[in-house]
Order: sequence, then C-alpha cells, then structure tokens
Amino acid sequence: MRYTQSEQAYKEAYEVIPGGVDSPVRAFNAVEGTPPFIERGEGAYLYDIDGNRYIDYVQSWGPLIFGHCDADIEAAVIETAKKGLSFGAPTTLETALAEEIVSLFESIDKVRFVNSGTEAVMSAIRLARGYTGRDDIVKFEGCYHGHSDSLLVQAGSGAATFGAPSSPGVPADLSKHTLLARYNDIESVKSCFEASEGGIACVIIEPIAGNMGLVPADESFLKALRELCDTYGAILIFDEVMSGFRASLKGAQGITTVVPDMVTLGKVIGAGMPVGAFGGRKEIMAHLSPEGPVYQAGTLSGNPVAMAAGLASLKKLKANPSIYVELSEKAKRLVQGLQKAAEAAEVSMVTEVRGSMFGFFFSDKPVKNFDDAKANDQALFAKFHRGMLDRGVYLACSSFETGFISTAITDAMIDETIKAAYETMGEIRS
Ligand code: KE4
Repeated sequence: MRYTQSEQAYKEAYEVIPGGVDSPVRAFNAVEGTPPFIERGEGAYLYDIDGNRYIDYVQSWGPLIFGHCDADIEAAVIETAKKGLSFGAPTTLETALAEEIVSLFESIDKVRFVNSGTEAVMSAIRLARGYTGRDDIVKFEGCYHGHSDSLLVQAGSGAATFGAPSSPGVPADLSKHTLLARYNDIESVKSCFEASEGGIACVIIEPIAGNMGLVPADESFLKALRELCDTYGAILIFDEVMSGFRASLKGAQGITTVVPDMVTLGKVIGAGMPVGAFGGRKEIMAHLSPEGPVYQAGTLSGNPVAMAAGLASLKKLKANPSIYVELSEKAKRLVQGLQKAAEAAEVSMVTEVRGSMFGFFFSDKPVKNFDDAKANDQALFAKFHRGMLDRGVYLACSSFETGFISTAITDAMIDETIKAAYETMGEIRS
C-alpha cells in the first residue's frame, strides 16, 4: 500500500486543525502510521486518496449498519434535502422517527433529538439531576459517554470513589460530583451510593461497553444495579449510543431483561448524519423544557435531512430483524478466524460478539472490566492493526474500540480478512 497522498494531506491538515483531525481517535496515535484520508465509501469498502481499498469494519464508528451509500438512505436524504436543509421549526419527520424509537424501546415513552451522543448524554444527566434534585452521578471506569465535563472524569486518588478531571479544563468542583465504579462490580457501586452525601441522581452505564473494547455487562450485575437504583431512588441510564440498533433491534434491551429509566441513543439513528437522542419514562421527560423546567435546546436538533436518514435506516431494520442473526453469525465467524490466526502464531486472543458488534483482545484471560482491558497487549494490537491495514482491512484504530459488521460485508470478505490475519500474525511473529 502507498500512503503518500494521505501523508501529504495529514501535513496540510495539521497546519489548520489541531492534531490534523476533528476527533482525536482518528489521528492513529494508538496504532502505527499515518491515518488514510478517505476519498469515498461504497458498500463494504472505503477508498482512500491514494486509491487504496479497504474492507470497512469501523463504519464511521457504528452508524453505517447498511454500509456506505445505501441506496434507500441516500434517496431519502436527497429527496428531503431538495425541500430544504433546515427550518428551526417542527417537522413530521421528527415525530415519525420518535414514534419508531418509542415503539421499539419499552423504557422510552418520549424522546428528544439532539446532534450527537455527547449532547444526548449531557442532556440526560442534566435532566436526571433536575428530576431528582441531586448533584452526584455514578459512571464506570472504561465507559465513554462523550466529552461533556461531568463525564470526562477518572477515578480519584486512593480508594476514593470521587472523580477527578480526566482532562484539563474540567473544574474539579464539577468532577467531584461524578463517582467512579468498576464495571461488573456491584460492591463498587454500593460504595458510591454510601459515599455520596447528597444522594445519587443517576447511574449511567454502557450496558454493552464498546469503549474499552467490547465488554458486555453480566446480566446479574445489571439486575443488581437496577435494584440498587430502585432502593436509592436513582435514575438508571443505559447509554446505548453505540449498542442501540447494533446489539439487536432494541440494542442491549433486546438482550437483557433489565429496563432502565432513561436511554441515550446515536449513531445508527442518524445513519451517518449527526443525530443523538435521549428518552425515558414520561414522568421524567415531562421535566424537560418547554414542558418542564430543565432547559435543553439546539438549532439543528431534529434536522429534517438527518431525521430522514435515520428513519430510512430504522425502517429497513424493522422490516428485516433477521439482519441481526446474519450479522452476528458473520461477526462470530470473523472473530473465530482471528483467534485461530493468533493461536497459529502462538498468541493468545479473547473475543466477544454482541449482535453486529465484535471485539478482540490480545490477552489470555477474560476481560470483565477496564483493568482487564488495559492488560491486553496494546503494542501487539498496534502492529496487527497496521499489518491488516496494509492488506486492505480497516479495523478500529485502538484496542479500546469495537468493530462492526455491516450488511454489505460478504462471507468472501470475511474469508479475505481471516487470510490477512494469518499473514499479519505470521509477519509479526517472524
Ligand atoms: P458522539 O458525541 O461521538 O456522537 O457520541 C459520544 C458517545 C456516547 N456514548 C457512547 C457509548 C459512545 O460510544 C460515544 C462515541 N463513541 C466513539 C467511538 N468509541 C466515537 C468516536 C470518536 O470519538 O471519534
């Protein structure tokens, strides 16, 4: 593979955009080499500006479950855009997409659209705090919920469960209201509830974590979390920005029996256009402006072109829910092949699949939380990522991300990917 055009493009981008990218992970800092600059996508493939073609297992970090340039979604976008891009006024497209979401999620009576997952989570946290009158919240190490201040928090010093800023610019006076617990560890959550003086407004969790690699929550843990929130009157928020419409037609809620009080969504519901959403029980959502006192707003919230894209995507998914069986079978075959390729090179690999989501760690033990995830061989992952890229396979550029199968990915492409994995592992270990 030649990357000369991308290398030049990166230099030029770096002059005018911090780090040359508009989102940090795209800089390839966790792996090797320069990020390819993408010219276009088509079906399962990405094409970069050097003319290289890749099988795309990232799909814009999840939104493109039908691959690139899906004809139905493209037609909906073009048809809607011809009527105008934005009005700042209500449209029936928002109602239609809201009705689709409400019809699928038992936990959602009403939903509000925003422009990103970050905005959805930030707004849901504010609503939970406004509804309960409490300031403290609980999140889990290794879960990512976007970059709003209350969520850019890492575990505090010592045994303290109180959060400390994970980024400069986040006031300690704010992050102290975010308590940190360990994923799949209910005792650590109990410690947070006991440590909070003013009470916990909400617990937010990725019920299928996709931002420390793919690490699903144990069903028993989610049940215990539900009970704990009920005991203390705290709101349980499932952040399904990634798992929504990816783990199943109902996200993690199509797999677990636990029902949250609020849900955040994104990615697939915009089909590649900027859309986030937060919803929940009507008595909670009634506190949101203009019905209630908790303020939240957005110029482009519910943008009609974005709504049309999301609606086209959801309608296709609802019309053919067996898609998830097919995508999951492909995901399982892929990770089994990757694992065999690793073992052929005498390297340990553990894998995970949930619906169309897949993950793998270069590790010899199960990954149940962020500490386990951090123990994976990240240097080996970086080499593997580069070797696969050089063989036309575009994997997530961090071992703390999740891979995705789209309907455009064929069995032949899975075979090609597994072959590339054997070659790459052989090369690395030679
Ligand atoms: P956005 O603000 O990036 O639309 O959504 C934030 C977010 C919230 N919740 C979950 C569970 C998420 O996975 C995300 C964003 N996911 C990352 C991928 N791990 C987006 C990629 C990026 O940051 O560039």
